[in-house]
Amino acid sequence: MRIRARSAIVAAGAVALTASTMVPATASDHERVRFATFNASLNRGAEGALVTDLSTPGNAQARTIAEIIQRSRPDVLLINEFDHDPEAPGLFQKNYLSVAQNGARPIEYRYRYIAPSNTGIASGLDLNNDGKVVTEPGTDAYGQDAYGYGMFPGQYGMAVYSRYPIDFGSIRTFQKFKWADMPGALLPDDPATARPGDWYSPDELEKLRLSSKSHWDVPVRIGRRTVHFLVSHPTPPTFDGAEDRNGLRNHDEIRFWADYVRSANYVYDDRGRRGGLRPGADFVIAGDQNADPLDGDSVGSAIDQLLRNPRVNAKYVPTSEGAVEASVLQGGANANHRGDPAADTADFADGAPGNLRVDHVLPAKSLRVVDGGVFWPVKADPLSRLTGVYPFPSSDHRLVWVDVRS
Ligand SMILES: [Ca+2]
Ligand SMILES: [Ca+2]
Ligand SMILES: [Ca+2]
Repeated sequence: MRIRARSAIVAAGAVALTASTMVPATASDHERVRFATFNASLNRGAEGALVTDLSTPGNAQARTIAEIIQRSRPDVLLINEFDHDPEAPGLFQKNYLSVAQNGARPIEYRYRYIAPSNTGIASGLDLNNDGKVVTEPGTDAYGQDAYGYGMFPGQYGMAVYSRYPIDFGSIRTFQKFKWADMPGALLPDDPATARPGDWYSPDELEKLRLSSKSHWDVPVRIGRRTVHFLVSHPTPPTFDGAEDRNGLRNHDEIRFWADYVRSANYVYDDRGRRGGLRPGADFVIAGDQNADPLDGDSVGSAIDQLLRNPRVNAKYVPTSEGAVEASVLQGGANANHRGDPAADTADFADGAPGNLRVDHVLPAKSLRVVDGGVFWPVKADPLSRLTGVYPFPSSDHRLVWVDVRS
């Protein structure tokens, strides 16, 4: 059957995108559905450069990313580090995902979603306390004063692709939720002053947003059920000073979903609607959380807010053999890690922090996990050309997937 095109739905600055000729996936009540997260490094150094790259089918890195997706075949996918542009998701679909890469089967996502990211949006505040308010894009100092780190608006944004219908009208975004509105927020302290919690001034705290990119609740209709795909990309807990403003923000960005799935009533979305997820609702949390349960620079055990959350099914840990092999071959910090290298999802510098488990796909307890994995082939596997070693042909992160049955 063919489905007639629906016109794009535009709401609250977000752009909902649908293609015209693909047949949507349907699901029986107990069908297996594959959810995935992939930090794909589809960010570029200048505004508009990603759209330029995706406007033709010839960009080598985008082709490699597309082949990884085609070989992994997620049904519902978050891509982190995808520069924000309303045109970009459709161009990546048309010129890359819909094109067979090295003999891999094309994959069609009828439903796609992208919305603005706080990265590279000038705050008009001196957020790094270097005495300058930088509002001219294009420099590191600009990125540090932006609502989220980025050289231009939307750099390092994100996009959702789905074979199942997205309930566009019910999407909630939390781009503008203020950090100081989280009860007990871990607001950073300027260690040079006696006053506690004063890295940011009261005026700055009135404006400062929690999310370094955005937090989206994207409801996906699978059979008769709705699964809320809860996506984000918390800031790396590094690139700051003794005040640890990024580490603390990373912790609280993760905490947002931990509270949301427990139906916290303090949260509000960008349309002003209050309250967290309805009790009992199905969800899958996905994203590069920039937090490993045992290694790296997290504040406290930031990711345990999700991994040990009573609503989250975190017992199944996706793994790969390629990560084990890389840990041995690369050595350095990897040799002293406490975490099982099989669960690593990112190939970081081996002096520090080494390879880490930072990309997570975490279903609700109400969903049964039946399989999962990390796309990280061993060197002897011909597909290892897709992941490679630094400088990477695709990304420093690996695609992580989990199959669930309702
Ligand atoms: Ca500054
Ligand atoms: Ca202080
Ligand atoms: Ca490494």
